[in-house]
Amino acid sequence: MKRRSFIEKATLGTIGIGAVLSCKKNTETNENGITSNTSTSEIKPLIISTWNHGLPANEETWKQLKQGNTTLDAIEAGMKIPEADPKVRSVGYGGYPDKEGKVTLDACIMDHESNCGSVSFLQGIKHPISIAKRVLQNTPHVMLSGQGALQFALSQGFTEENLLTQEAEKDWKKWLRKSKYQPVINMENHDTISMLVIDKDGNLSGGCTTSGAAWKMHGRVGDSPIIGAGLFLDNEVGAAAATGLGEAVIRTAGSAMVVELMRQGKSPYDACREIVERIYNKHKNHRDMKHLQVGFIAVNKKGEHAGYSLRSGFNYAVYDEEIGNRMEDAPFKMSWKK
Ligand code: SD4
Repeated sequence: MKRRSFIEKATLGTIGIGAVLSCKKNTETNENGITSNTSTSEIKPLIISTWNHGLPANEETWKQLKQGNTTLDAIEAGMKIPEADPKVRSVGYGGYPDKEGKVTLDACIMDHESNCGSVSFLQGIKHPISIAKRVLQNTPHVMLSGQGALQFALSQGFTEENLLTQEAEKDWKKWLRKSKYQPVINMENHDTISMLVIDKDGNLSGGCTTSGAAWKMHGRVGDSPIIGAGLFLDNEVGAAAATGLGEAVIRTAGSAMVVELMRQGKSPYDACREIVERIYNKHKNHRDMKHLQVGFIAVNKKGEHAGYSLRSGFNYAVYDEEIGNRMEDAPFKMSWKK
């Protein structure tokens, strides 16, 4: 990418697009003819989600919010769409399996009061986001894992099913022929969905759901179900979420750090960029560097939003009242060739 267009993109990212709280001036005249001006804040809902499958997810979440459903229900409904789509190879049903051919899923959800629910290493349940939501609502805990998460899902009325589609199995068998373990996060495998929402009351919530890195070791858990890594929000400040190689995001407490930088006054763009730079600096001599991709999305309380990634190709879906649902390309540090 030429320097000039990069700067243009970077500037766009800085601006963030679309304020949630805009001031509306009201002029009122009382019975004595005295005119007064008052300002009221208008809250504008906003949804941002990683990658192209963020579009249908945003669409559903927006619809649910408009229907007056709770924000958590709306996030769950939106994220269930890529989870159920067999063509999305990094989320839910149809997601690529681990090196043993097992589809294992991670998800989390968080609300404006810092209530969190999370599941990791969950197998056989098509909608891990729904189980994460129930962990939040129906247990005293934040995270359930593996067999315990499955037991809980069954106790909540969910049913076990085979999530390995024929297509995903075919690709796994092809990979097995080479049989060389290498976690792959690249242009073909980058589909974790992370969603951040500002609702009609100006409150922040978010969620993540993924089948994680393809061909990972059995039992591997990524950043997506870890509050502070794959997702973090503080309703007084802002929200952030990650995509990419979870190990790198966990090592740097990525999403929590993005939120903390926003607390210190950084814009969502500057906060995302600083943490990507930090991840780069910590990994430039690391074995993961060759395949390393990480990206963040962030939104602050004013409704400014941004995305930023280490390498090219990251985009995110944005839904607001003014423009509707669309994709925005995230600025990045470097291209894949480097
Ligand atoms: C993980 N962060 O499990 C996830 C994978 C991902 O885009 O985001 N891919 O490491």
